Amino acid sequence: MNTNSATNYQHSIIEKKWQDYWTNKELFKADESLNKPKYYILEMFPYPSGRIHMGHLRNYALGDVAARFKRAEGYNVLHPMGWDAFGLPAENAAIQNKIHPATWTLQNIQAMKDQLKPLGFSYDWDREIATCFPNYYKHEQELFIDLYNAGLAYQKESTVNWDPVDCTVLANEQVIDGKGWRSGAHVERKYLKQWFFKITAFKDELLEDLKKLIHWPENVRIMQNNWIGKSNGAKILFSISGTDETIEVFTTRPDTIYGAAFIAIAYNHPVVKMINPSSQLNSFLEDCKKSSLAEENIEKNEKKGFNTGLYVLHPLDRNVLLPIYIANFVLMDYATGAIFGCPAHDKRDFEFAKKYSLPIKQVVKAIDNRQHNIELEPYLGDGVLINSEFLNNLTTKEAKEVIIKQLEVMKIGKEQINYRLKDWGVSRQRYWGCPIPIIHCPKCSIVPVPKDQLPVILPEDITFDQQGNPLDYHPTWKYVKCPNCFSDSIRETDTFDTFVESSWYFARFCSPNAAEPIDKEKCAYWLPVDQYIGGIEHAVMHLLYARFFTKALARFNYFNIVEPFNALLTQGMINHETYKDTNGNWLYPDEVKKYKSKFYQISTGAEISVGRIEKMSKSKKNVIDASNIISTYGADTIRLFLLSDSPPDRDLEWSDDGIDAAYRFILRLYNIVNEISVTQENKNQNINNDLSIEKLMHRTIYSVTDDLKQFHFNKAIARIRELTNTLSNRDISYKIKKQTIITILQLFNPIIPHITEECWQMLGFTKSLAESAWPSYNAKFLTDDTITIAVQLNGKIKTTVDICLDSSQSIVEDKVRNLANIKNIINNKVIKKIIFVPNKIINIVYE
Ligand code: ANZ
Ligand code: ZN
Repeated sequence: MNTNSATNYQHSIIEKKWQDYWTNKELFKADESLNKPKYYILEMFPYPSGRIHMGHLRNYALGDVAARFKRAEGYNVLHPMGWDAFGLPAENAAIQNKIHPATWTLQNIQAMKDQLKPLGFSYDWDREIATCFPNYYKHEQELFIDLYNAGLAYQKESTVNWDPVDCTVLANEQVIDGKGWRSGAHVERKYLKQWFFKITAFKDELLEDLKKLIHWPENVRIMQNNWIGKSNGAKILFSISGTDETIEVFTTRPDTIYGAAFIAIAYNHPVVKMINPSSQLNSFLEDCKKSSLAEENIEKNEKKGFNTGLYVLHPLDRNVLLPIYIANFVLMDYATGAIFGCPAHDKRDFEFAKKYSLPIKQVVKAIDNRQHNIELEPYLGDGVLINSEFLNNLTTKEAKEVIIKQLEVMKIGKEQINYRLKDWGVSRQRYWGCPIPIIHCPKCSIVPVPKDQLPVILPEDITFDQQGNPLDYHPTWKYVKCPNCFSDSIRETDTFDTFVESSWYFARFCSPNAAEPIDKEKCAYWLPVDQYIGGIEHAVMHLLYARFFTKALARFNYFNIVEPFNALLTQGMINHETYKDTNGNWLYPDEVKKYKSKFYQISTGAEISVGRIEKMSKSKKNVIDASNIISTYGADTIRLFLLSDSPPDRDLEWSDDGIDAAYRFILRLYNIVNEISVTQENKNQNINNDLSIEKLMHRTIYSVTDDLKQFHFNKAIARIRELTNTLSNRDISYKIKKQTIITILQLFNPIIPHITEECWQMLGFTKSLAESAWPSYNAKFLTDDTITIAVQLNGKIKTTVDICLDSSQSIVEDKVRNLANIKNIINNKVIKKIIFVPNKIINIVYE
């Protein structure tokens, strides 16, 4: 579209002018010296991939509205920005393009900053952090040593998800459908020595404190709750027939013990060693090893078992022998790595029993005695016990208590609470990460690097010409003397999972240059973060790890908060239509032209097919280039578009028409102000509508203020636009018109900051909007609304009555009882009840 209109709204000049103004006056610099209430607003900092995408812009636009609004409201606002700068893509780029990961990362940071700056986000750039710099990761190493000394970080051998393409360990959360989240390679299981953070030491607090997070979305709290996965149950010991060995199982359904048909153990359970070796056994174990550890895959995969030939004795009936299977759905690192299978009451066990012809014995029936065909489907609900000796006729709940007591008496079982949450494995066999500050000494074993020798700096002279971790095959870096005994020792060559950096950056923003990792005083002022904004994809990992760090660091008195993020907003996706050419290749939106509701490929003229509206993604090419849009339309137009159409937590559909509409609106606003600023007051104007417009203006201030507080930005915009529309009404005085436009500019400023500043200046103000207070409303304009409601007697409308909006039942009742024509009728009747629908009807029912 042609953006050069006659009004000469030149967004590039205006926007640059105001950005320079704000920067020169340092209006967004945060400090602690002010005697104002604080407001810390944070958007999840980006990974420096090199390109800002629309999702970033939506995220930062949301945060910027809040930051500017709170400043105007009189808060001391902290609104920082930084870079989550370690991670795999930098290494992949290094391998593919022969560029050093540091160079690649720093170039990307610069490129993204250049793309961000024209958007006019009100960041305090003095606090910028890039986590790949030693002045950041030095402090992370120090925090790690604190955690290590407190027993909250440790090394142990464990099975890991191994990505054979990226040659690294993946967290369970990074395995999707059995494949590495970045490489897409089939993930394998491997046994490795790994560093862990003891997040499980805080499991109860992490669970309990979710209840305090009332300003977090419910779904995020549920996901964390499930992730921690607390289950109440029992441990039961089964003796292996003909031996002195036992198998301990964990069960949440000890009440179903009489329905046990088999025992299943993990492929790496110690009992596997007791089985006679065979090639079938070996190939089964190999199979298990290859399948991933992620739980969702275990649910999906076909359930397979290997009959070991061993048996256990049923703990309550020594005449019953249960076969022991190795099963691919039993995990060694969940609970005890062994289960008893109860096919009648568990889906997986049912599938398993059908496959291996094991008995299916029902031991629980529905409370209402509803018949259930146990051969067709397991019964999963609670109920009453049957076929279970001394447990018969007890409810599920009672039976659980009774059986646990019995097992305790027999000393073969006890009550047990189990958690799904595991300790957080943070070792990565990669170069571009924070070095784990540990030295392995042959005499002293594990020795943390003394704090005064930090940081352990990543060597710059590395190559990527071999498989594996460049730190491992670097010629000198890992060879050091032990700080204790000076023996020849080896440095730890694993680096941290990048989620470690993002677990505490919010605290570093409070004092990004402090000599210590965390400045207690500054944190005491700024933390917790008042509002955090980011994607739902971080519901579990990042948000849980940051909560853990907060709780762990509070133990060292780094700060006195229990939760890092007071309120959380998870923004929706940005979606766009997808396009495919006649050969089925994806096309970018700017390769496509729409004509009379059909779509054509510009280069060939061929008609093409339009696919689903999906989340913008590079792979499907349904992306809009942020830089192009900014240079064509300017920051304000994009901001207005991104904030107008949908509530922040919902998906937003990109539309060119929407962008055009936003642009036209800004142009109109600019024209209105242009006109007003040159018009002289006209004394003869008809001012019939002044009162109603003044009323609407105050109501708009009131409602928009409330909308912004609640992040209902789309509603706020709709209201301000409605108020703007009244200005085309001719029957208002110059005075009210000017007052209204002043209000509009103030209310709109957090959303479209540049054009509002420009218009503000055109109206003759010398102090910028960024330095001005939020408008206030006069309450007298809010309360005088009346509404007409129906008055019914025994359900029939008799009359109507005017009441104040939102009046309570008692007020309306009083008024209605005193209406002459109603009073006469109901005078000596017995009133049975009064039905009242606020703002609609009142119905008096009598005998
Ligand atoms: C017997 C039983 C009978 C079970 C029944 C369920 C239903 P949550 O709630 O997830 O904790 N289980 C225990 N350890 C396991 C492991 N390492 N790998 C795979 N499955 C395991 O579920 C606990 C239930 O999951 C346990 O209760 C056990 O099966 C299984 F009618 O024991 B149940
Ligand atoms: Zn030593």
